[in-house]
Amino acid sequence: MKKYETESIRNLGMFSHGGEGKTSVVEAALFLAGENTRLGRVDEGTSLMDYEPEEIERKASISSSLACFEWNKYKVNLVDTPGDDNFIYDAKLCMRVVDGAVIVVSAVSGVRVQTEKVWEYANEFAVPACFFVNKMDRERADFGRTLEDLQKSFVDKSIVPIQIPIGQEEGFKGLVDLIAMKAYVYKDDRSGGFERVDIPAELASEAAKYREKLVESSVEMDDEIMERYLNGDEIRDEEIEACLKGGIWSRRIVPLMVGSATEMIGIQPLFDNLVKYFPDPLYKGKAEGIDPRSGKAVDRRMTAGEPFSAFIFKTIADPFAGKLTLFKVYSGELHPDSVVLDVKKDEKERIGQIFYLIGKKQKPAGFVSVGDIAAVAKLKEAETGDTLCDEKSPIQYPEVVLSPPLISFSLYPKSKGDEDKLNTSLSRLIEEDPSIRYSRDEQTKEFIISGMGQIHIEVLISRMKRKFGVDVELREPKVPYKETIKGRTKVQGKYKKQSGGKGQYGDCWLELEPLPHGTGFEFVDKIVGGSIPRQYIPSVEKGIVEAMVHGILAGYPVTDFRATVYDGSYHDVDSSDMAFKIAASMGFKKGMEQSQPTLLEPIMKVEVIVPEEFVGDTMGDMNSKRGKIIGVEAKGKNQVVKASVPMAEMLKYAPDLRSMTGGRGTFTMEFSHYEEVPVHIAQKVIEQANREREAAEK
Ligand SMILES: Nc1nc2c(ncn2[C@@H]2O[C@H](COP(=O)(O)OP(=O)(O)O)[C@@H](O)[C@H]2O)c(=O)[nH]1
Ligand SMILES: [Mg+2]
Repeated sequence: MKKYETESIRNLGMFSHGGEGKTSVVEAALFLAGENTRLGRVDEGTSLMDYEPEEIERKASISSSLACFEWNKYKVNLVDTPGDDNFIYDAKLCMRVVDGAVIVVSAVSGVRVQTEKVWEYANEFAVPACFFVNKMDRERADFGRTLEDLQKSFVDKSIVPIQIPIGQEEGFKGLVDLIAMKAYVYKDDRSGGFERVDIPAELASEAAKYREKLVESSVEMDDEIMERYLNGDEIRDEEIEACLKGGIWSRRIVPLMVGSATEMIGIQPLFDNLVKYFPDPLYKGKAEGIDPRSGKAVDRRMTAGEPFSAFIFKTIADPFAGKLTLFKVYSGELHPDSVVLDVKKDEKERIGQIFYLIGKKQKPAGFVSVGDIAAVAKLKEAETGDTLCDEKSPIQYPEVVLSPPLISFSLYPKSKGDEDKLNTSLSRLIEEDPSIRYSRDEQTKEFIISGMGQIHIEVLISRMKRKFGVDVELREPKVPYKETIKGRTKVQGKYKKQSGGKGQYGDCWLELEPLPHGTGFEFVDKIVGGSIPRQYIPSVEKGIVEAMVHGILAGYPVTDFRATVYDGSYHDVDSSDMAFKIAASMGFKKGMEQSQPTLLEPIMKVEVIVPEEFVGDTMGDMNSKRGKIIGVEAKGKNQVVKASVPMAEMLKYAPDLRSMTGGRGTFTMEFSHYEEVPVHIAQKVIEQANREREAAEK
């Protein structure tokens, strides 16, 4: 691809709730830009952006894709992001590196939940934004209602149409450009071709009304022009354009455009305006980071002359080609066959060939300079969120904070070979998807994988099978119950065996008593007068420690008790470590039976963040889940319901909350403490555990 001055690069991204038409808009642009000989379609599996098998199967984006192409002599680096809440973390990572966000909303459905979320991301990273009201051709498309919905939902900025549609639904024919005050009437053949004509008479007064609003909002950006406007002076189109641009760059104005991606209407004007009004990559002048040597905040001037630095916003795992690392250059230049530093890993990485991407298609890039977005293959350690830089001038850019996972599953490899490969393939996939967490539960010995939703995990499993040939089954994670005692008892543990030769003899008296929750296990030695010889005392403790791994109720670990050994007897010849261990373990089991054995369950500290109107339902639901409400407090526009809830009731909370709040609620959850399981529930858990154990022993 030819070289472009940084001023001619535009880093843009498509963002919004799933299904609004983001990918279709990118496909239309690629077709018009001549990068695709036919129009790629999501529904037909021919999209260049949604190329992954999991995307083709679901007819939806699940992972961000990059497309670079030339538009009006500009180089556009366009990222298409997923809008499904399972994958919205990826949109957040992409928002970090773009200089313009195209928020696509359908004229049928209006503002949906993830669109609200990407608006927050744009604010968080201070990215200039615009709206594209898509699907104007669809039945029930309504421009006026959509505009109203947007203006009501996003009150912090001025949303200003710079186009209005000509007709809607089946009658949608094109648009009026409110800056040039011209109509673009499209041919009926989905070619993207249009004629630029005078505004049709029936739209004249509406166009004038919107034009007036556009001018009013624009001149507000400049005091001098504003004053002239108020004096009734003529304001030239160039002045309006300059004001509009200033308003977009300073994020006070969010312009709104219209069209239909699949009908190829409005795509050309959309991108013409994007390259014209949106900033070049250097407009912020500097990038803020941390000097890893001093830990102090530092700025890096965004110029080609500064030492190289770049931020990794995406990694694609490929078992054959190796991994692909996508990055944005914040300063300097990156050349093939050079060595750079991964600051976070403190590892040097060798740079091979550098690529531009259109979906999975790679184009050799030669070297890349400040402001550009590109990819390299086969880095060793580098992961999403890392900074690459000149080793002599290290800088670390801030990582993107992703929300914590909401749902967990346990992974069961389908065969032995799968088990061996599980760890390596999972760590490769987690490089690709930093929102996944993976751990091994010490008690249940299960591999636990956590993500944003069931679909998120299912897609990961499907990728694991496709890319690494590892087949696993997903199950609900086991709840790590524990057992304890509520009463105290004194008990004898005696092991005696005499059959020919050397016998076995161990005998100890134990006292078992409960300890407060969370204390664990205590062993006390109160042997006096040598009733058990000193060297056997550790064996007594060991016997209990080994036995308490599986409690007598349902085989769960026993905790929160004290065992005191206070008496016993021995045999000069037959006593041994082994004999005392067995004696203590027998004593412990018998003693546990006598001292009100009780089942404990993990209790989670849960915080649910929901809009006001869902607080009642959320609290009711918590109650039905045996939860205790700790409090409710305001957080911005939302309310936080704090509660402690048994883990067993929270395993499927993510989908429950989603359906209860239409996706508007989120939550965090962490382990808090163990509590006694109510008797009627304990009975079921014990029966179930014993059934499983019997089945496993067969
Ligand atoms: N009628 C109509 N359908 C559209 C338009 N844009 C996209 N679609 C359809 O809407 C669905 C979702 O589109 P897609 O581009 O995958 O949306 P994304 O999830 O935002 O990327 C697909 O079935 C598209 O064919 C449009 O302008 N008009
Ligand atoms: Mg998509």
